[in-house]
Amino acid sequence: MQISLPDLPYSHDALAPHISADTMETHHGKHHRGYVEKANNLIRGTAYENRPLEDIIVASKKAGDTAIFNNTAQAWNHSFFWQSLRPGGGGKPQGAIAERITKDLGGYDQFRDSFKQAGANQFGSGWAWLVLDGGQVKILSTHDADNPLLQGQVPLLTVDVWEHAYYHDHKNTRPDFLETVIDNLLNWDFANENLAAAKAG
Ligand code: MN3
Repeated sequence: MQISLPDLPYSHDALAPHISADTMETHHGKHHRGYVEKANNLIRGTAYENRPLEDIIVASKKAGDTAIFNNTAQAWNHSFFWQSLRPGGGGKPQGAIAERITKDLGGYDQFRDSFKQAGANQFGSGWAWLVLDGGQVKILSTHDADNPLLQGQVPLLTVDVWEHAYYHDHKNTRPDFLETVIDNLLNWDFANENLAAAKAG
């Protein structure tokens, strides 16, 4: 099965001014496309070739197939990231995820602060995540291409904190990028869908 580059679920300029069309065109059209193409080239003719993407990610990490892991995980992480954002999103969530944030994290203000800190304090490249871990909603960050699937956690939302995600629009101010994403772009509907799917599964 070919790993595919999904279309963005909105236009390139739909997240501006928080994330510019320029950034989206490069991030999706060059970076994400590059990971997808490299991943397909690397798995072609190997035992990984016809497996589901999530299985390849976990198996290649375990086997120490670093290039395959890096490119397949980055392909998955970016697809998940585009869905974690939406025009007119951000701010306080509604529904089940709001209840879980109150119960497990102490409320929206604590979420906002902890999620921003997780992304800002991730040393070097990586990702900030909201996950479901053993029935608890948690915030964490991962390095480079690592993701919560490796720990058996269920990803609910993510934000890319690699420099290519924010440098063009926000220069070196990663905390400002995180704040603008949290306040204006997070797709809480997607988090609620992931939470409902996890409960059903
Ligand atoms: Mn990226």
